[in-house]
Amino acid sequence: MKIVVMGQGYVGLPLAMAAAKAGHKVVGYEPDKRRYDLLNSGISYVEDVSSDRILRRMEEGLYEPTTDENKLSNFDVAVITVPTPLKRGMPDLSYVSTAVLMLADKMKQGAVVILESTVAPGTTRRLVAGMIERNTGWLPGVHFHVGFSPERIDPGNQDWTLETTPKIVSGLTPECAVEVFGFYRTVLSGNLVVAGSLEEAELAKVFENTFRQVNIALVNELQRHARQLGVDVWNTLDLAATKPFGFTKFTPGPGVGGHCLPVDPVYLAHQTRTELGAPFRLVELAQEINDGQPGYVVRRLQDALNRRAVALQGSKILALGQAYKPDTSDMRESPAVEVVSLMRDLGAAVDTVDPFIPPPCADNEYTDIPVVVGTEHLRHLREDYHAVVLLTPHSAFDLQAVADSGVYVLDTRGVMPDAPNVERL
Ligand code: SAJ
Repeated sequence: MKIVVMGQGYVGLPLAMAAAKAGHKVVGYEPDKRRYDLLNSGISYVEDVSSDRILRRMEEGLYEPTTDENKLSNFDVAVITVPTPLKRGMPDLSYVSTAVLMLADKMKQGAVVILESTVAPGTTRRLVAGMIERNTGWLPGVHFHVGFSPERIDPGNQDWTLETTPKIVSGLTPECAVEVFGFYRTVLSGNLVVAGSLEEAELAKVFENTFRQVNIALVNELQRHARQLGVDVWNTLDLAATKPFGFTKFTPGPGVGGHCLPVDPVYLAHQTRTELGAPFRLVELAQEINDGQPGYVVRRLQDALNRRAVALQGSKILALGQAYKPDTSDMRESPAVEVVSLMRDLGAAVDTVDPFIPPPCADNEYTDIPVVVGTEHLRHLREDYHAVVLLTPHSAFDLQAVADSGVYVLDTRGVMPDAPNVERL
């Protein structure tokens, strides 16, 4: 079939590759000129897609990146994989509506439009089906089909990939669900789970990440109280994690970054407030606790320096890691970045090292040549810095060498080797 994938990011590009591999003719719409130029010369900027895969599919005539919306006409299936970020703390659906309008203008009767971006329940019905109906006069479920299938891409995860992760699929009507299921069946080998409605699928996805956000806030608050009680929270969590059922381990940290966790729960909390006039209290509280972590980390560092009669003002600090999670170059909403800027606001001289992000830290570019932090460089840490704060434990960091240097280390991830100069959050 002719497939259109709207947005060629970490969700859209892998899906486009999988659809092309299944033998469909795929048009990957990418409005960002820089990204389009890379794709057009067969260069991947997505960690899970190799450049030669793009080249091969293009040579087979099964994949064509484009910025030209005229290339979108007469598709059989279109999948929308555009961002649904926050703008001033509120859901921003402008990328979705732009994509829907573009498709409505080009689609033929019988076409299937599937949204994969994370949205609050009811959005697909209102924004995708409703907007196409208004622009074409066609009846959703009759003249065209609408579906929702949440993305579960975890960049860099080798165990759970697009092919192996179970995928929820849903349709506006049973006939739509059949069409959506039929499409993914030709593309994915993993198991497909048919939801009873668009809204159940939308809510399931938002809840998956809300579950994480709330549990991370729980251990972040636990950590603060455990420390005051003089109990090691890291050992406590290891003990609790020996329970083989009914427990999922989360660990404290410098905050919650990424494009999922800080965002998805806000879609839910915003909806209950605006549509029901009721706050989703656990989500709002979790947000508040997690957002407070960077400031907490800086206060812990100030206490540590104070014990050494060193003011943060004028001190020399080394921050290890700026990405929001290990072994990726992604800095979106990264708490590590916030910790550094808070320390700089207080007058500390902070050097940052991140093997995935060449200085000055490029904004979310993936560089496939990580610069390993040389062990000899780490040996002089004690002379060069008053403290080191470990924010993102990239595997390239030689943490033993950092501990052996004798410099004071605040380990916000509980991953450093034990040493008298190492303190865990
Ligand atoms: N974090 C903690 N403590 C934890 C777990 C995470 O502080 O116990 C922090 C991380 O440092 C990071 C943020 O939370 O800053 C998010 O971490 P994450 O492990 O949730 O990773 P993400 O943001 O890449 O989440 C993605 C999500 N995938 C999708 O939305 C498709 C999430 O649903 C996955 O469960 C998660 O990957 C995963 O398991 O890796």
